[in-house]
Amino acid sequence: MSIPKVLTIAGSDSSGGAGIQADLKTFQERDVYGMSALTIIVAMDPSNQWSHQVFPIGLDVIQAQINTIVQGIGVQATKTGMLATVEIIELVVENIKKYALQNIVVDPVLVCKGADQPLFPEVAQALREHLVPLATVVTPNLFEAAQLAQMPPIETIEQMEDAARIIHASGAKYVVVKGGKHDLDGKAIDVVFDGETMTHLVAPRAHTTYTHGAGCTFSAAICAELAKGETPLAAIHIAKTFITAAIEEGFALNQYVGPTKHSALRHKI
Ligand code: PXL
Repeated sequence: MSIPKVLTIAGSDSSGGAGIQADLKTFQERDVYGMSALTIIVAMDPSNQWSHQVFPIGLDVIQAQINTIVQGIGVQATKTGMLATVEIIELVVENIKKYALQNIVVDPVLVCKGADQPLFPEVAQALREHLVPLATVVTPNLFEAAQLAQMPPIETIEQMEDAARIIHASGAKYVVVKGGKHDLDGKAIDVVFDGETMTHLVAPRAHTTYTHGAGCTFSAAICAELAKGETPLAAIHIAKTFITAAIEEGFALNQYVGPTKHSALRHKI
């Protein structure tokens, strides 16, 4: 069988740990052929505390990349990462509909670690109303889940479950609310909801701050497994194993940033 092909529509993280760099590394590790449509370039300022600068790509350039990949080659699954502006989100939504793309993983990126403000407040609304309803799997962290569900800050498992129900009701087929960053009884617990069953994914909480790009890596791994024909729930489980190992082997790049190790499970699962 030919190798499954996947597309990431996401931003470039110049430091290599998140964004399309994380996605393509993850695709390679999971044995799928990765392609990318770049939406934005993120650079960091070494002389100003690694503060983030974002440079969106023109809509015509994003469209040309998607045409190349979807019209010219074809994909079995697609993930979206940092989309940055309402216009980019609308373009991506249009393309998912126009090309009838299947197996859509939406990582609803609103902010990157190191920047403490949401990229643009209206981005949350556009994601909630237009893109999340098209998702096969959507993977919000606690902050993103609260924004998408329009809830106060999430602090408990019950609130994670409430958010998952609300987000599912908007149309997303599988909702994974990631609790990993928060210490819930010393465990990294994610809540998965498919409209009927609430599943908890439990892993020991890794004591590391080297988690840059973890969300990108997790959603890229789900995308890869969907492309291979795994069910969404199986894809989510495999991705959880993958990201748990990648976080356990996270490492420092400089005094500001430590990414996860995408190759941590090479040849092991
Ligand atoms: O981790 C969120 C994220 C996503 N995409 C890009 C990023 C970041 C954080 O730095 O740079 C391109």
